[in-house]
Amino acid sequence: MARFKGALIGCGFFAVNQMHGWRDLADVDIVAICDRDPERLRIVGDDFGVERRYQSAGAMFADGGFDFVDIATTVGSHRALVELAASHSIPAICQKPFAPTLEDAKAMVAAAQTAGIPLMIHENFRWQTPILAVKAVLDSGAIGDPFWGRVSFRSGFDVFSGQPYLAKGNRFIIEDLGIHSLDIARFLFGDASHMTARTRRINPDIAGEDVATMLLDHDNGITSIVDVSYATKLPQEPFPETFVEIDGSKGTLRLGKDYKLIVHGPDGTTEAVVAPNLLPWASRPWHNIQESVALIQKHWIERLVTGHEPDTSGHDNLKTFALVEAAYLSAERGETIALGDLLG
Ligand code: NAD
Ligand code: 89V
Repeated sequence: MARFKGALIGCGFFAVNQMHGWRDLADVDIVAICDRDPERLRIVGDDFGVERRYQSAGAMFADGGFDFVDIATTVGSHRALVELAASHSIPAICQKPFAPTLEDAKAMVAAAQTAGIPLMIHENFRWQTPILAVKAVLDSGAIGDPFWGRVSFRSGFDVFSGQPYLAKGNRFIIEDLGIHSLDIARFLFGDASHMTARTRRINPDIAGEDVATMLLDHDNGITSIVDVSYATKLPQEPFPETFVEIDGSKGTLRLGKDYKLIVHGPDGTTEAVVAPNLLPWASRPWHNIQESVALIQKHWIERLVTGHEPDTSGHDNLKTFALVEAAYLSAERGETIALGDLLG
């Protein structure tokens, strides 16, 4: 019998990956699902053999019988659902973006803390195999102390056909995609103190910005650039690859197209392909993201067992989310934003 019973709210486009990830974990059984859309509920319930199906999260929590909840809805419902989980003392995972505003995100962290439950944000990009490979090189000291970095995601991929809501919000690429890239920058280079950003909207058919260039001052003296674009038409579409460049005191690291990692240091130059695994249920080009879903869910269960805080806990992710807020503020005002002013 599975050691952990879970429930999932939001049976949409991305939740299918999460359901596959849970099915692969021997210790986990998803015993209940919820979606206000009966058709999405039917499809996911039938595909994954889940009997208990709810159109109301309140009714699902009232019936109980699960050890954690995985919230896979879009951002507008995140705060209410995390607070609902906290009111039932049920540990919760919440998809990114954390919340509509930083104030909402802080309230969610406070609710989880008061209830004494773990809260993890499903910030999976730092769990991608190529990003973990970059981190391992940094930690090995092979390029010495990093002083400059770049995290870059530039694509012309049509994300709107799978996720039509992305075309409608006043905020687009920083809130949806840049949030991952900013979290990778924190993961590799540490927390940041200041943010300077510029944004553009190139695609006339969407409401929000689809290009952003961000400059981060990190607490340890590293300067990084995080640049994201969905308006970049390349001869070979790299979606959804993140490219990374790092200069260190002893050498350099470059993660480029097709997951090619080049490390140059005092001992010479090495080239390796750090490609993600293609899980049996995954499909290209999404397999990089899909594998990271499985890895972050495994991490959640490991931390439930040990009782230690997940790496992308609500508390940790406030610092990534504050970078998102700071980037929008900086672009709007044309000023550099101090993160301390937002986080308090
Ligand atoms: P979606 O619109 O396809 O699915 C969301 C589902 O949630 C819908 O079926 C909707 O009916 C349901 N829902 C919304 N509010 C609800 C509520 N209060 N109670 C019950 N059901 C509710 O959206 P999606 O593309 O699957 O995105 C969901 C979330 O996942 C978003 O926050 C998005 O940013 C995130 N996402 C993350 C990644 C990643 O790599 N981490 C990738 C894609 C999407
Ligand atoms: O990861 C995400 O949140 C997705 C995508 C990679 C398509 O931007 O929305």
